[in-house]
Amino acid sequence: MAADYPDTASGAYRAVLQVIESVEPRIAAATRKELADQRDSLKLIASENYASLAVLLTMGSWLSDKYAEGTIGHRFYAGCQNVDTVEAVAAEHARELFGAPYAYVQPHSGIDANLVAYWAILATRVEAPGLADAGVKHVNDLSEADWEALRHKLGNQRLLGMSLDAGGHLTHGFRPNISGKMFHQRSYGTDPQTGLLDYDALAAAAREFKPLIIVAGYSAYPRRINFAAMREIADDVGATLMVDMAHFAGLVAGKVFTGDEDPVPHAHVTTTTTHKSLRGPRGGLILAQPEYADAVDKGCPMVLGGPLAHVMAAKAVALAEARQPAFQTYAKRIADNAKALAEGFLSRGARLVTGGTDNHIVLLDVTSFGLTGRQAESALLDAGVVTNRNSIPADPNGAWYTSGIRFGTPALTSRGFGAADFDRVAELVVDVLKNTQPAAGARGTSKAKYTLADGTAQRVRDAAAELLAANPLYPGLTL
Ligand code: DSN
Repeated sequence: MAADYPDTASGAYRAVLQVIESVEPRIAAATRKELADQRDSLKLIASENYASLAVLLTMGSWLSDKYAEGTIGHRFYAGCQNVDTVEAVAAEHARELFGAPYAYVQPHSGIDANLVAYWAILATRVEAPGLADAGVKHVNDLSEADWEALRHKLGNQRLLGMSLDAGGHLTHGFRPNISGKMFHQRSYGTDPQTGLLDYDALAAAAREFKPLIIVAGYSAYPRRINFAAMREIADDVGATLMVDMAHFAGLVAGKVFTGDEDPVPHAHVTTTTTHKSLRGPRGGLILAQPEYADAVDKGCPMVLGGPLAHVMAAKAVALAEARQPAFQTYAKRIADNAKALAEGFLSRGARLVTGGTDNHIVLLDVTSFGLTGRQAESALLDAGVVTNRNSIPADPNGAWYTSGIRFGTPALTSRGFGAADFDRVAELVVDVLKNTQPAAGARGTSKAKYTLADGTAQRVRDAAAELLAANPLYPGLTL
């Protein structure tokens, strides 16, 4: 982790908490408690991390007070010169870090980033139907009456994304999400035998479906993707390749994913969050090839509200950190640690989706322990192990109870955990799951209830406490 200035930060946080306490003590108490809880638990949620104190402190400023809708140098409010600087610095770091010709750092979240990207692709690619005579060329130029025609027309655009149970994200065309409503959607999955992405099947689906957009990227797929192959498939059918690298942006930034595994040179548009493996503040950003830049730049006010200048400032700080050589070491350790965790599970007889990992995610099939994901997630939490339940391909327990537990290594790697620590984590997880029994519910077998054998939670908490003490969170930070 980058230098964290613990003495200065301790003083700053003491002052901050004192101020908050004088106004609303319950918020000060919850803030203190959250630090204690995060320090005391094994955080294995694949999408979470611990930002540096520099990133966290950057968010607590009066930059938050400024409205700045629009783009750099072209705002709908006066007095945006400092926000312009902040946004320009953050975008410069993003372009340099990822080698992208264009970066847009305003999205407030990954979902916002994806919505901006979808709209930008429509605005760039779709000519307004039958409106050329009226001088209307693109969707951004439509009148109210034209919108009516467009809504009809938009229904005819097609999106091909990874299915949720194969590891895709709900914004990749999941029916209840707006991405599944703006577009005719179809999903691609993984090979039922290996659990791996089947590029030939995907190419065949693309040829048959002829999508406007192919979305690559995932929230729960424990393997790397060949983005050069993805681009070939997209080019073959004239589709725009959009990559959502929210989960693995840190592995791209840290040069673990290079060449065909680096999405940025291959995708037309790349979206990401900034708070997962990238270890920045909560937010999103978009990288794009030049032909999409103008449309992406209209993200605010087309899709987004006013940019959060304090968060863009923190993105700039996090991106500057990610450009340091130490971040490459960190990113490599994320992947090495995931392998150690996977090996730890496999050597103890657990079943993993795809049989292992080569990114930061390990997806454990808990049916091998006779449990649902919901039961396993709750039992692990009782023992201080924080994870999330997750669907597995063709999940017999559906999207609510699920059959999987998703593990991720970015957060504990930030604390300093190494391969031996992750092997011990696997041992502790298996200890909990082996000592968890599904319980009968009122109407037969419950998919939520369970019993944990006496003594298990405390035994695992004690062992975890030793690992956590050896790898402290924000060492030197005292409140
Ligand atoms: N919530 C994120 C995750 O956990 O992967 C995706 O949006």
